[in-house]
Amino acid sequence: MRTQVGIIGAGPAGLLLSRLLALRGIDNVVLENRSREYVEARIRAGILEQHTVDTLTDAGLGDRLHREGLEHSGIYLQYPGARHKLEFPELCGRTVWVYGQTEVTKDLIAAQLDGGPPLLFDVADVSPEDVDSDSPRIRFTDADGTPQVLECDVIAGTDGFHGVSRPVVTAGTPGRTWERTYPYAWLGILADAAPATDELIYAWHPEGFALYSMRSPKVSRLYLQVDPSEKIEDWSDDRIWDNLSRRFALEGWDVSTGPITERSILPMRSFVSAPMRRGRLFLAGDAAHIVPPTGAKGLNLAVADVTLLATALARLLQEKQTDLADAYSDTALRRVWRCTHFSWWMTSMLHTSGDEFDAKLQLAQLERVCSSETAARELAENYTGLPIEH
Ligand code: RFL
Ligand code: PHB
Repeated sequence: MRTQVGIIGAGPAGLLLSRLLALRGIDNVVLENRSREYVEARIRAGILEQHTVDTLTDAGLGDRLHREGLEHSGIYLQYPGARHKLEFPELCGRTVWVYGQTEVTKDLIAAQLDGGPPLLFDVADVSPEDVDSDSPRIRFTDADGTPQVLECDVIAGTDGFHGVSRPVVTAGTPGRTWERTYPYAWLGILADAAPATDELIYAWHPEGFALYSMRSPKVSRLYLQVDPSEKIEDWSDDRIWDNLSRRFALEGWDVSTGPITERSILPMRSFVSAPMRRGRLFLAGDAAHIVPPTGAKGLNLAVADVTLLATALARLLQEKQTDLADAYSDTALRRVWRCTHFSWWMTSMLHTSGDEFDAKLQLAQLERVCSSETAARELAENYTGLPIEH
């Protein structure tokens, strides 16, 4: 088998890259080690920045997004005694959209299987080779158990945090990684309950952070800060709803409850690996960086990376110019670090540690964001997403 770009991983980064390259006339093949059902069912991100919506729309993937997605003009910040709305259009002229990552993934897979580049599920033993040469290859075993070789001009490592691509890059470049693990985790639930709020609520509470999000007018997505050692089996429905109702408490208002259809505990981590390239192997999305979800940035960063990468690869493969490919890692990492800072800042402002001095600092910061237009604008610009630099 031969193609121009071999793409490892069919998450949002790999699937969108495939689409953007195909629209520019560049052949590619996507290899995914899980099944289609598994990839389509993974519950993850929910918030799309304006540039992500624009990129998906321009790529012909906006129909269902515009029909079923919910445009949101702000968020609430809550702390005891206050629930304050930040109005994004007034602060920065942009909005965000609630549209689940599962839905983005389904739209991308449907478009791909409808005459798009090959997308192979259930492959195994994926291994990028000879990435320092101009003709790298990917060895893998296909779904029938037959060993295969995919000869490529370029390989894109979009295989997420636990993939095989990043170790190949770090083994052959004088780069480095940075990592911070946080002393808390999120317990996330999906519930068949109409959201009791028009906008997402980010709530600081002495017992820990809580986030009220949603997936549709009938489905709520809620998160609670918990200790990373907590076991999901120890969280009954009643315990979850009691905690949510205490942390979001506001006079005359209640969380709306309903059957819980999914629950899990997620660790929180910041991680950056640089450079995002070795020879003809380019990393994008979670393969190169992870942010804690408090800033709603992970999926959006993956989209920003592949937007840059598609342009750089088109220039490399069609015009034989290496400038954008050579600049890719540095250009992408500037946005990665901005989002890493914003995600760390939101996380640090909202999660409680039990330390009373820290709590006072957090409340002082929250009051500042809720009373100063300058401070609120800084949050709004970052949350809705800064423009993609080329
Ligand atoms: P993905 O989605 O992990 O996809 C990688 C794909 O590669 C496959 N793979 C392999 N395939 C072949 N061979 C191998 N050896 C392979 N190893 C792995 C995997 O099966 C998978 O299909 O990475 P990608 O595409 O870079 O996308 C990144 C996003 O998924 C991630 O950043 C976001 O979900 C993060 N995130 C959020 N981001 C936002 O922008 N807004 C949010 O509101 C938001 N909320 C969240 C989140 C992540 C969460 N979790 C579960 C960590 C909320 C949560 C709870
Ligand atoms: C979500 O809806 O899953 C979500 C929303 C905002 C975040 C993180 C997750 O900051």
